[in-house]
Amino acid sequence: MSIYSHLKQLTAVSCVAAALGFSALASADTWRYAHEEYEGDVQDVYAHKFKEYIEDNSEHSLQIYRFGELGESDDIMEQTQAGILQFVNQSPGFTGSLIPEAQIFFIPYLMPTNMETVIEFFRQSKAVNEDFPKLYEEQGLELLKMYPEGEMVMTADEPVTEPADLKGKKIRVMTNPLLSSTYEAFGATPTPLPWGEVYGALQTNMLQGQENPIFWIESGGLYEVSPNLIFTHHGWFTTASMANKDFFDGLSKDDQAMIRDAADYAFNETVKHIRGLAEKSLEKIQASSDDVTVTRLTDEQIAKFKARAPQVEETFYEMTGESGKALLNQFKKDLEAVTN
Ligand code: 6CS
Repeated sequence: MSIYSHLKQLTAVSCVAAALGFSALASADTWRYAHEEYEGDVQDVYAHKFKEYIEDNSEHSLQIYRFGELGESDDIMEQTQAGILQFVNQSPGFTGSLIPEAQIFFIPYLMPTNMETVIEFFRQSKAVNEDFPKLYEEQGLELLKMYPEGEMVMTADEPVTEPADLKGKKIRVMTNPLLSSTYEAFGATPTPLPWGEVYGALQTNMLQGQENPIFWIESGGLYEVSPNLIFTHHGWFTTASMANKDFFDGLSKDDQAMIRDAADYAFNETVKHIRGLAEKSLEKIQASSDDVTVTRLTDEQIAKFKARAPQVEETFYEMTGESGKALLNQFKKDLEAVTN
């Protein structure tokens, strides 16, 4: 058949499609993607880079919903599992209640402190890139990427230098049991809460502290109500982007590959964004408040917190059994591979 007659046939098909009320671009879908943060925050940067790639490389488009537009983190996860959303970015801090092994990121002092090492770990880790996808799959989710947002920094109503200083302080944690164990081990009274309730609870002194990466302490204005920043170096805020698995499985192989490429692109762009972000955010915080104090724990002070880590690792084993043990072994091997 000549190209001309082929084109004519295609036009005829389009006319029939139009007559039946289908768009000639029937395969151009608008997908919905929700995340947990505000405009310009790390998850928002990732989401917009993901969108940019999809829209530049396919007929599809992406509608992004930020924190609060569709509810809390647990709400957007439920909507994704129900197929109302096609994509969601949810942090292990919340997913830990659904997938206990995701709590691995809350074993204190497991992750290195150097950002480049951490990034390399996320790129290369078998535990992250091969083992976790299987665990997410069991919950009807296609894991696309896990990525770091920034090092965790504690904030409190007064400076803290040792576990004894946390006695009697209610410290807000994300809603996973292992993070509560970490703060219990650190000597505090852990208080799990969804994000939306944190600022108000700190303001009214229902809480005396919390932990988050510096960019979030700045963008969420947490330093206004919890002005003493403590660099404990105990872990990284990690997050994850994923798709509803039935939706993903129903896509063409080309679209699936395009989405994986979009996730790679978004990861690389997000990594560029987080380099230097903590330093810039701290400068902004210090420029806007005279009440802020910064305590950087010495190695000796860190040792006192670190000494509490093994009991949290034990709790992780109790919560996850054989599966958690195998994952943690692999995780440690992967860490060794990038730190040596
Ligand atoms: O602390 C929280 O709940 C929030 N922190 C960050 C950095 N991102 C989203 C999350 O909900």
